[in-house]
Amino acid sequence: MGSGAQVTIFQTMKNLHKILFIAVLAIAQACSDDNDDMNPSEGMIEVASIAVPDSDFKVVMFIGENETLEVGYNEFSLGLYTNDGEWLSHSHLSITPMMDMFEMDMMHSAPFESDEHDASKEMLQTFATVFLMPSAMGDWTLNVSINEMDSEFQGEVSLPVTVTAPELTRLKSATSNEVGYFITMIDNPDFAVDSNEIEFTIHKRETMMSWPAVEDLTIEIKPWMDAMDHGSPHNVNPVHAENGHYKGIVNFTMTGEWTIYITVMDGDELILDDSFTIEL
Ligand SMILES: [Cu+2]
Repeated sequence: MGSGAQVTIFQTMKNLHKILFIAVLAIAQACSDDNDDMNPSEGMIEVASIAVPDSDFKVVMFIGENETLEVGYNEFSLGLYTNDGEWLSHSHLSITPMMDMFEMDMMHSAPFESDEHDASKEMLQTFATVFLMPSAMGDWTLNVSINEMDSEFQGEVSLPVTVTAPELTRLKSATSNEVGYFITMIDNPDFAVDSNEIEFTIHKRETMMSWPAVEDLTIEIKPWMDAMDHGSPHNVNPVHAENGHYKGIVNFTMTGEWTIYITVMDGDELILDDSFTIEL
């Protein structure tokens, strides 16, 4: 009885050593993952970068593979790096998009979003901008404010970006009661013959520098296959989720070209009666 218990304790001790050894290995592995092998821009491509004056830093902009910056809603990431390419995770960036329409002697900003930055997450900060026009009509920049916590560096830089017009438009504008509204359908490369989530954003122009989200509008959508003159069942009109994003369901029953007819209402007031085209 006594010796049996001793053996059990002895074996447990042996196993405990094994467990500890494995745990130490796992921690060592996790640490090396966090530091050396960590690539915060994995799966993304660099589209723009610029040196930060009076520093050894540069700001780098990334977008998803197979994406381009286009007129409409664009998500992207920004990171602060040393000129040697070391990512500075203890930095905070904030943006203001700006377009210089030099031929018209006019500057304007655009709707934009920033993530809730959490330095402990070891991720690049994510942003979004609704680019209102292509670069053919003027120069787009992101004005980036930089706060590098470790070196207590603060600075600003203007990052030039190139915005193209997509083949199928993803931005509509409308005016109602002298207020300009900007409605985007967010491109979704995963649209398929199936029930799909579909997302729109709505912002308004308060001033040339202020483009807030509009959260209290009513959207109705109707997908229609013009070539065959039929629609589809089981669609759900988008409703407001957050930050001017409206989410609904669109059901594509076959491949081909679909027209998404959309109306946007402010109470009884019609703001937009238009359509987007999706090629499936
Ligand atoms: Cu412009």
